Amino acid sequence: MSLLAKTYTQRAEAHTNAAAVRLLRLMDAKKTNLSVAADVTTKKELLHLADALGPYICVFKTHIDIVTDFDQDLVDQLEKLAEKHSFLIFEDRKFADIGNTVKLQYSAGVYRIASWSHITNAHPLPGEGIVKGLAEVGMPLSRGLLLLAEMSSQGSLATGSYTLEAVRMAQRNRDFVFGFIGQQRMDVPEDFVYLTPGVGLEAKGDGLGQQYRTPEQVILDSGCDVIIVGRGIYGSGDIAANAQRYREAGWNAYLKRTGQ
Ligand code: 5FU
Repeated sequence: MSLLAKTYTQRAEAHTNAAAVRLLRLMDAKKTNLSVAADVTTKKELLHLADALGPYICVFKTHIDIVTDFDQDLVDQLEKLAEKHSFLIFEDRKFADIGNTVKLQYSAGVYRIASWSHITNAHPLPGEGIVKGLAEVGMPLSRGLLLLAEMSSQGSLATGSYTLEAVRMAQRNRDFVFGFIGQQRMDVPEDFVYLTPGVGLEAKGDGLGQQYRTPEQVILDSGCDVIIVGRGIYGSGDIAANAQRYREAGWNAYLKRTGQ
C-alpha cells in the first residue's frame, strides 16, 4: 500500500520515531491535521489562542521570541494547555548555526526551548552538525526535529538539489529527524511527516512574499500531512469558526486521499 493511501494510525504503527508516533496517533484520535501558527506578541494573546483553538488542532506553533512579556509561567501554562487539549507544541525556531551553537540555543538562554517544545526545526544549510548538535539535547527528551526542505515564500532558495540534500540528511538521521517543513512530499521509501505553512482559503499572498495554497492542494495534491495556518485563523472574525473551517477542509482532503 502506498504511503499516501495509509491512515495516520497505520503510519504510526510502523514508525520508529517517538515524536512522529505521538503526532500521527493524535491526529487520527482528534480528527485534525490542523496546526495553528500563533504569531502574536503578548503572553495573554498566546495563551488565549492555545486555549480557544486547542480543541481543533494537533500542533500549536510558536515564535516564542516575538512575545514581549515572555516568562517561565507562559511556558508552564502552555504545557498545561497542551495536556488539557492534547496537542503538541512546535517552536518554529529555524535553527541555522553550527552544531555547538545550536545546542546552546536549544537548551539554554532565556527560552530553554528544548525543555517545553515537543518539536522544533532547523535549516540544513550549515551541514549535518546542526542535526547532531540539536540531537544531543533533544533525543534524551524524546523531542523531534523537522528539517526545512522548502519554504512557502516567493523566491526561496531552498529548491532543487538543496531540497534533495535536506531529504538525504533526514534519511541519515531518522532517530531524531521525523519530517520536513516543505511544500510537497518527496518520493522516498521512508515515512517522513510533512508540515506545510503557506495555507489560506481566501488570500493568495500577504504583500511580503508569503504565498498561500488551499488545504486540498497541500494534503491531496502535494501529499503533505499537516496544514499550518496563521492569519487565516486569527487574522479576522471568529477564530474558533475559522479554525473549524480549516480543520474540516484539511480533514476532508485527508479522507479523500486515504479513500475513507
Ligand atoms: F518555514 C516556514 C515557511 O516556509 N513559511 C512560513 O510561513 C514557516 N512559515 C511560518 O508559518 C511563518 O513564520 C508563520 O509563523 C507561519 C505562517 O503564517 P500565516 O499567517 O499563515 O502566513
